[in-house]
Amino acid sequence: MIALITGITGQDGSYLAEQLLAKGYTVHGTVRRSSVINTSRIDHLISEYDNDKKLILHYSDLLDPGSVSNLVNKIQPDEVYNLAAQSHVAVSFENPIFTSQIGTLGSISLLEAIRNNDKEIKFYQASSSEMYGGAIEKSLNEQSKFDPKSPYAVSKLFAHEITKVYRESYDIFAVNGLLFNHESSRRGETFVTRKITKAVGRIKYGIQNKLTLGNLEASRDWGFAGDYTHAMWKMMQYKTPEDWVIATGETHTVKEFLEKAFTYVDLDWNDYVQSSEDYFRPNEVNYLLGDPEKAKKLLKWKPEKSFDELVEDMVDHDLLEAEKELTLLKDGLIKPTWENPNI
Ligand code: NAP
Ligand code: F7E
Repeated sequence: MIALITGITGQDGSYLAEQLLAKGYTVHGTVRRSSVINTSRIDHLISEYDNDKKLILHYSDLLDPGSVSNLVNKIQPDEVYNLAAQSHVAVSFENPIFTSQIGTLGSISLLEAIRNNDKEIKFYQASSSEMYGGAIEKSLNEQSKFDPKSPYAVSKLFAHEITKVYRESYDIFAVNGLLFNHESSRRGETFVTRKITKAVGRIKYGIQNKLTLGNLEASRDWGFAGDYTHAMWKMMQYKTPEDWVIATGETHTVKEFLEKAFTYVDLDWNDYVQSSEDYFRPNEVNYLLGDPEKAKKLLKWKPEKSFDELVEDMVDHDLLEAEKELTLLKDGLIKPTWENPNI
């Protein structure tokens, strides 16, 4: 089996690549050209699989439709996983056009390339719980109404709907994974969970002394990223292409996450955390809770890692990172950067 993963350098791309390679797939991934090499999440896979040509990376940007269609034609994949996105909701308010272009141009370029190909190629679109908007405090499933509140969510909604259009119009095996928040030690450092666990590690080692966040009352259904990428693969193996909600069915506030993470290292978050308007979004999604019953029943999928285990794993990882950072600081190999006020 041959898979193409756009966004392989991201959190989900790295877990999905790991899982597909372990199943014997040949995995192709797209990498954006940047001034520094940004493959840190998949470096362990490159060293293990690159020599056998089981993992092959290609320079491609979703904003370049020619590069996308050339790639699909060249690789002739069995499965395409479209994970690439500007995935930060707050940043999407600052870069709305860029965020929208990736969501819209990226998905439709891939779908067009698949439609114009003789081979039957399956397509996965990374849809998001952000599309629901979180106005009502109730559990959300595949039938719930969308009410996007950010440029990010609107661009995801376009990709979601165009995926359905190609499925219905051209009989393409195109699925939407409506994934609720999923986290890990590989999560980007500016998402709230990782921002917290990284700060916990640094505060414990005396490298940082405060943490500034935004809305502490926001509530999210947080799961483990590795469980969710496993669900992506399961959707692609199901007999028909459909839309699937992937969530834990539990929601927690940012405050609860703080409480769990700080208490785990015997600290009181109230001593370190402040809330600033600077981190509030122009339009907030206050509450998200998913209902993954369909995936549980038909895909036989369930989340394996609990909320407590997720928080503890992330804190454990960031304690080790902080310990390494402290050693480098003591040896004078790096300079102290306290808290970055912009993230
Ligand atoms: P992530 O860590 O931010 O990774 C995003 C990936 O997209 C990175 O590999 C990034 O490359 C790539 N990318 C960004 N712009 C691109 C462009 N113009 N052309 C090609 N590649 C580009 O996101 P994630 O958490 O893994 O999420 C994976 C997907 O699921 C995203 O589409 C996200 O919106 C969606 N999603 C995520 C969650 C969640 O909770 N994690 C929930 C629902 C949906 P660089 O490494 O070069 O930046
Ligand atoms: O925010 C609040 C913030 O940025 C979670 C992406 O993967 O999941 C993610 O989007 C909540 C929000 O994730 C800070 O206001 C408080 O209510 O970690 P986040 P997100 O916006 O839910 C969805 C499903 C995706 O699809 C996205 O790609 O936490 N919050 N204080 C903060 N958030 C951040 N980032 N930073 C703060 O200081």
